[in-house]
Amino acid sequence: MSVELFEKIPNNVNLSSDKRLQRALEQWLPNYIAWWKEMGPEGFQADQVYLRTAISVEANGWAHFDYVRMPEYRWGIFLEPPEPGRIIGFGDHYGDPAWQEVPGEYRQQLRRIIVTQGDTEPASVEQQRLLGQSAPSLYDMRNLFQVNVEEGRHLWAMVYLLHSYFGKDGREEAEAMLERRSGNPDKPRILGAFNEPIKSWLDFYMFTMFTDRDGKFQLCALSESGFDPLSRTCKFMLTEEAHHMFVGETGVDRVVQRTAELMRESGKDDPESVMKQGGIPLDMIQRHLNLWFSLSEDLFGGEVSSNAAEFFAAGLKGRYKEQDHYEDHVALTGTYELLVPHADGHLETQQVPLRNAMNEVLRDGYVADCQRAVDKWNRTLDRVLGPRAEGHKLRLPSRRFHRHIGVYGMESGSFFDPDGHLLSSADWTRRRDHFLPTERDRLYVQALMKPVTEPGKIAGWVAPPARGINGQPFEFEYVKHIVA
Ligand code: BYC
Ligand code: FE
Ligand code: FE
Repeated sequence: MSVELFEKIPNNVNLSSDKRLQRALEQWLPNYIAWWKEMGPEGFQADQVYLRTAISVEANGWAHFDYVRMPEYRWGIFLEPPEPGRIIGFGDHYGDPAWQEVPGEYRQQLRRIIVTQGDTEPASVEQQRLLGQSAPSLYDMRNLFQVNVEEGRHLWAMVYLLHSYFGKDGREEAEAMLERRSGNPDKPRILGAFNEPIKSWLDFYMFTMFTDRDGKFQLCALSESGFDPLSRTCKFMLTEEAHHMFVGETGVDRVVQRTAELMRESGKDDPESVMKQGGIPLDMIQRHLNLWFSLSEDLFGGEVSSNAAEFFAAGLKGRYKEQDHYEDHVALTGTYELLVPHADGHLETQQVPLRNAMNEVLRDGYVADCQRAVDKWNRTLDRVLGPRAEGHKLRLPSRRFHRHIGVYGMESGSFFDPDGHLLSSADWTRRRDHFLPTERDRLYVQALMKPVTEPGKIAGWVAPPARGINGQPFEFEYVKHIVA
């Protein structure tokens, strides 16, 4: 596949051969830029930022690093090369040739999946748009902007599919992507977590850890899709996604490390002492973890879902690593054992037909991946605190805790503590502040968020990273601020 890098829209889809499509996307471009200038990182649009830009899909050499002003970033359209003879890998059409065009009977569903995926990308940029102003270091600020421009590129990826394969309504959906606004009650983003405020860098690290990780699992499921262009675009998005999760996982780890260092230095373990030294106490970190993990779990949809069953049956959305992890790709037999709360409070096992449980199957992989990261953070506590780490470990809450979607959803009147035990609504209200960030937590963390913009310097509540970006040292001037 040849790469057209110097076109108005860089791409490897031979855009110049389809003049209508090219014109339509070139018309969307200025609207996108206007959106970026309005809703992208506020206060840094004129700065030179050390960013990576996708320039091909080769495993070695797909990324180019250089200084660039964000509005001039080269957002492009890159799909993995087609796999000759690819077949549909699951569902009712298992074994048929993969679709190169949208199958008429699944048009609606496919459009909806692509719109839902696309909508999250600009949403996250909107949620993060003020964070640059309180970055703990230039390294972190650059990582934030890197994540932001790549989420912008992910929007391009979905808009390309809408424009090329969905005609007039695809173009309308692409416009609507630039009109909805995260958190706006009149025109909110589609999924819950993407309307939640990201107020601090602790929220940002938790979001890139937990919410971008939903992105990884959803993109993996969509990269199995029988609709080949969707599969190929998601595969390349996953290459970029790895860095977003790195930012989150190491970000939380660095906060945990710093807190543990303060506990070690002072010889005191209580939250008040950590706060006196300007750190973020572990219980506060735990409450933020509880919040973002539970909000992100909701993004997988209901445990029992006819939508999920239809997406699987149609061959639109598979399981995580469908080809490597499973033998039966049709999934018409078999059940999933689900614990369902009953009116009298106890949990009962329900056998759910496997296809209807596909959201839960995907969530299982997600929860295991999150647990792996929490274990890693706990090893950091061990390393810094030694035996004193006992009693201070972080924990992933039960998947029943603080849910808004599905059988454990609070709207249906069931409340659970982080251990997964049922609570009365009165107990929930009374104990909520032990589980989730309080107003006091938010004010405290917010007050810590003072920008540090001198190269090589870092805020006192987070440890520096183990290494810099692209072989550069931590002291590198990752963002050159232009004073207006
Ligand atoms: N919030 O059948 P159900 C990323 C709705 S993140 C609000 O259980 P389904 C990124 C649902 O629409 C990855 N509403 O759900 C990360 C349905 O509505 P209808 C994003 C919700 O359809 C960080 C009803 O409830 N990609 O890339 O099986 C930064 C019943 O739902 C929510 C995708 O999501 C919610 N959380 O599953 C940047 C992939 N959950 O039908 C980017 C595409 C459910 O009653 N999306 N509802 O009107 C999908 O595959 C599915 O839409 C979902 C929902 C998995 C999200
Ligand atoms: Fe993304
Ligand atoms: Fe991401």
